[in-house]
Amino acid sequence: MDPKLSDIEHPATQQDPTTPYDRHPAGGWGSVEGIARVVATSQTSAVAARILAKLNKPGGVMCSSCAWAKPAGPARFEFCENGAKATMWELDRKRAGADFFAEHSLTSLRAWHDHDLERTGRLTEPLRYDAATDRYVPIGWEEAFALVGAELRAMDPQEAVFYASGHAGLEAAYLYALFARAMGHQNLPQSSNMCHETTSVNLKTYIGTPVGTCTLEDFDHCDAIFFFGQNTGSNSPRFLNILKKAVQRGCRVVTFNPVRERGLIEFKSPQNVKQMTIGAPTQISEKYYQLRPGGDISVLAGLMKCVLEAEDAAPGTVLDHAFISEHTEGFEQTVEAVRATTWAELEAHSGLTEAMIREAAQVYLTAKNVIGIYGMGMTQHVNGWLNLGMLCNFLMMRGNLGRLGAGVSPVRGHSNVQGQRTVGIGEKSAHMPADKLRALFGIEPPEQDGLNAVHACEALLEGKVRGVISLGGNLLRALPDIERMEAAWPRLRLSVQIATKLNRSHLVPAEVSLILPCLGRTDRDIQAGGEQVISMEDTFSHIYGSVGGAEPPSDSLRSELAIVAGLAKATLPQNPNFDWDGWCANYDRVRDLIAATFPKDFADFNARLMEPGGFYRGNPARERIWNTQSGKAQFTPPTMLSALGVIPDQPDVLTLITLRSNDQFNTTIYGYSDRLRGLKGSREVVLINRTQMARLGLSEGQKIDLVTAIEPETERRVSGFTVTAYDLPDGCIAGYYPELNPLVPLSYHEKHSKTPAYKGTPVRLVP
Ligand SMILES: Nc1nc2c(c(=O)[nH]1)N[C@H]1C(S)=C(S)[C@@H](COP(=O)(O)OP(=O)(O)OC[C@H]3O[C@@H](n4cnc5c(=O)[nH]c(N)nc54)[C@H](O)[C@@H]3O)O[C@H]1N2
Ligand SMILES: Nc1nc2c(c(=O)[nH]1)N[C@H]1C(S)=C(S)[C@@H](COP(=O)(O)OP(=O)(O)OC[C@H]3O[C@@H](n4cnc5c(=O)[nH]c(N)nc54)[C@H](O)[C@@H]3O)O[C@H]1N2
Ligand SMILES: [Mo]
Repeated sequence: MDPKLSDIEHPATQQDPTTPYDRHPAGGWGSVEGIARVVATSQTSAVAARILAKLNKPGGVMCSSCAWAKPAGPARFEFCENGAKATMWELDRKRAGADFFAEHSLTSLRAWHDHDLERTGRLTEPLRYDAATDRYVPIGWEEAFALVGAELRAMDPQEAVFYASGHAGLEAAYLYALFARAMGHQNLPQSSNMCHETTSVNLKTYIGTPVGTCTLEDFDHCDAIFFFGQNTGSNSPRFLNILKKAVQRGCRVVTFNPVRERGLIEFKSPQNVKQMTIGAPTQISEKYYQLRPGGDISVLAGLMKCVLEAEDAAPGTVLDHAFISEHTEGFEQTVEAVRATTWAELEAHSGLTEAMIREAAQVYLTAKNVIGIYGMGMTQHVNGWLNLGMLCNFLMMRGNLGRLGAGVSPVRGHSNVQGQRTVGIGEKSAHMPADKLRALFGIEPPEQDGLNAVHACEALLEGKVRGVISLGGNLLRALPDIERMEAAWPRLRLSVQIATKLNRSHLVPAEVSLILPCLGRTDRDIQAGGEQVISMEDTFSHIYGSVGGAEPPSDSLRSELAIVAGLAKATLPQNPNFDWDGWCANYDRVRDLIAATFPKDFADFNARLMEPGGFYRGNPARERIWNTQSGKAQFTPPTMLSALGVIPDQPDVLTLITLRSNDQFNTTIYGYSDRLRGLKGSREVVLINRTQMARLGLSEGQKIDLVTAIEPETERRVSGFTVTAYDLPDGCIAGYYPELNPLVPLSYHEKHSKTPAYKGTPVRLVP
């Protein structure tokens, strides 16, 4: 690999000119090779080709790899490298059946890497843990449901937790949320609690909506896009095509990210034969600033200072006074707090110079319509709430909210994470209207708030949780503090894992443990009423039907909806309003229930299900209707200048950010390459810049431990990580999720939403 930096010039701080970089742009041939590698191990290529050809298109499968939009006019191939990988990973030829589990004890499987566990292939039949042999053994579906039902009935409902990874469709999610409430609890943590919960809770208080205000259309009309902590090239690559188009029509892109993420630097579209063969890649970010983790508040304060200065110089021409006075509250206090900050402190917290921030501000000031994009780099911090508050402030100063071409746009992760929340997965009564539950089902839903992910973990550690059901996901890898969680897990009475593939969370048994294998999204779903469609909601609040196309890997799989219904039927008392079998037979009937429960969002759901581009459920903030307490959009004064909870003041304490590679989907590890960052071979690495490496007396390739530098009474340590030189700002290091999750304390989370601070944990490196 060429040890030189990419020859493209960037105004970013280039602390480390010897960083190994993949000189190839995002997209390009590398992504095609990545797809080919996964295709080689998947089902017969004819089936795969058929499914991929219709991926993200009306009548096809909606990709499970991210929540990006499925446009009404799709490209010839409306999928990316990761979408193809996720699809192929599910269309796996291999099977993890009863024979596999007869061969391997759980003790032996716990030594396997995440990658190797999922590589065993699709799960094929329901399994029950047998403690005497330390193995999973087959169990019939009816017996499994009866067993779980008896266990749940024997519990106080408050002792049960129903987790959902944001993957299952709206129909299964709705029944799951109904099941919990009919049982008498709202302990419905979801993957978003580790992800965009910062958005759900805080955007709601600022602008009255828990979701972003943009739609795809805005990207045709924006003049500038500001990126904060979202890695498009790895995590939502189809967005790159949209960005490319925007840049080519003159839209300017400015990025703030501690890591120089390839996809935001330049991009070759794998859709574009000419560009793939002879064309030059499109440069994406005109300006790329490697700020310090947690530095966004200071950057935004600096940008706001520049806007105020421009307004002072030409009063009445820069701020959108009409918008501010008619639509917002708190402007004066916020301006006062911004003016009170000094450039010296903003530079110290952001790691950028005043000149850099001034340069970025010029882009903002010359753009009429601006979109603010953000991801985990903003949400997974203790003061993530203020990150979002500052981004809204920045946009609102010039009225960049609720008008075409402008807005705030969180990029969601799991393909239906937002939709599951829309249909009732959530710990609060407000997530599923009680009056509707009374009217439709004659049940009295619980009033007491339930448990979100962090609360559920705390309760589990205290022994207050006795049963966990997981509708997808891999909690014992994805959570913070996973070693403490794993140690507590065997004290559970019941653990039920509804899954497609084997993962670590299946290997830590409770007294009663089951794996219930389900159909994946690519699988054809045939029920008594014929072939079924499921649906999901994207990051722009559009809702689509998804139709599986592959033969299921085994005859004994059930759909997620059928499994939820089976469990509910075996647990809940008879109720003539609960037609679990009828709902299973025809998912249209579940969509009718969703429409009846959430009429504003889902009127005529069945009729609109297959609309190309999805149907839009609307967003009041986009119409400048503010469902906040005050009825206005809220400015938020910067009461602190870093999003980090602990700002390291000892020289040996560094801020750890945990990253994803393009060769993983969360805890699913496809392989050991991080092509876009020019890294491969191992995930047990700690990335650090050469200056810091020298300062700490470390050398490249050295093996070290990492130890968390807060709550010293509980040691959190990982061992045997390889020191690797990488272009990062001073004072921070990076490594991979989930390998580094033992280091993140459960207590270290965003203030209002409890989203774990996975991007800002203080650690020490111990040789
Ligand atoms: N291939 C692939 N696609 C995925 C996923 C996957 O694992 N693999 N996961 C899916 C899911 S569930 C989600 S939520 C999304 C996640 O997608 P993203 O929101 O992009 O999340 P991350 O990759 O965790 O981190 C985003 C970026 O934040 C930067 N960052 C870290 N700290 C800071 C900071 O303090 N400030 C700023 N400005 N930037 C910072 C990191 O360098 C990184 O580039 O992707 C989804 N798509
Ligand atoms: N350190 C650190 N930790 C993090 C993050 C981070 O950035 N840093 N990110 C956080 C984020 S953003 C998220 S969203 C969470 C993710 O946390 P989770 O959603 O809990 O984890 P996943 O890795 O997405 O779950 C993978 C498993 O889902 C199952 N699965 C796959 N497809 C299906 C299906 O169709 N149906 C069912 N029932 N099961 C299926 C498979 O068994 C697979 O092993 O992790 C969080 N954890
Ligand atoms: Mo996520």
